[in-house]
Amino acid sequence: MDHASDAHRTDLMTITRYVLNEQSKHPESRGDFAILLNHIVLGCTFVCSAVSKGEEQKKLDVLSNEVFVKALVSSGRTEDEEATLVDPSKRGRYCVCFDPLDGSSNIDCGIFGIYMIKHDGELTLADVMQPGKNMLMLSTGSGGVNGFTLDLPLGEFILTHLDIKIYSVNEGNVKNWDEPTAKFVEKCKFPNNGSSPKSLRYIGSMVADVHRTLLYGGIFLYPADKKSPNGKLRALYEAFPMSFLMEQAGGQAFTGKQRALDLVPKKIHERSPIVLGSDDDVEEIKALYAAQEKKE
Ligand code: AFP
Repeated sequence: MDHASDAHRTDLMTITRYVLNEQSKHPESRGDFAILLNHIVLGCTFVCSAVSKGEEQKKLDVLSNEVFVKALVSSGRTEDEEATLVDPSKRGRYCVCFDPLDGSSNIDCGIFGIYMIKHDGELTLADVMQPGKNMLMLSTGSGGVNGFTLDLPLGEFILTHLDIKIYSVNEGNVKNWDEPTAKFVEKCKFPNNGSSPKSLRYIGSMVADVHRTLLYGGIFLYPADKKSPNGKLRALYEAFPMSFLMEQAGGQAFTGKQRALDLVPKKIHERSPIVLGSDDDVEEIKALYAAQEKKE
């Protein structure tokens, strides 16, 4: 990259800046979480550099584990019940469970679960064996996912994927859609509240589309339409299981008329319209269906 554009890179949103910006919104906190995250980022940068040197896979597993244990303990914000007992004077408020190189045969990514210790003093197994819903999200406000990519020459993670908002529907059915669906999708493409348009992602496999929706948020729609007045997907073994997962993840699942899980099928292969995903997105389309019902 030429020097001129390098000079402009000082305005890049790095993960360090992002975390500190978010931290500044919570003056009441001691900043422990921001410090902890920055130590994890340091570990990631170190491991990424080792990976790029083509270190042998087995060594990498051991190396990456040591890197993160040392980074976390030196942060003074964590407890490590197995590899190292953190000196009481350096005890923090978080315990971190991690797989340093998930899928290390592909050297893909580290996965971290950060849990707030329930009480000061000794770490107990109860502090670690917490339900997933207690995990801290690296997100603020209504959740959402920001993607950062390591720029090795810069040695910083750069914000490359702003809060990704996704809608998932077979646009080939657009001429068959009912009014609420058509209006909702229109708003995804041309938002009138100044937010950026949503990205369309559609695989054509409900499991894959819903899995991505669980990971990144957004909404999946297979509504009733002129071609499929009862929707295409089967209630018992497509809509219900996916709706259950979505509700457990804090989202919603709606048929266009009612909560999907309240539907009582009359036959085994009964079909049901289904709209499921993030709470705010489903609430938005529910309001469109309610407005249409009022007009009828
Ligand atoms: P197939 O098994 O026939 O490919 O259908 C898959 C599916 O039942 C469901 O997994 C998809 O979400 C949906 O159909 C895709 O349907 P369209 O191809 O009409 O979009």
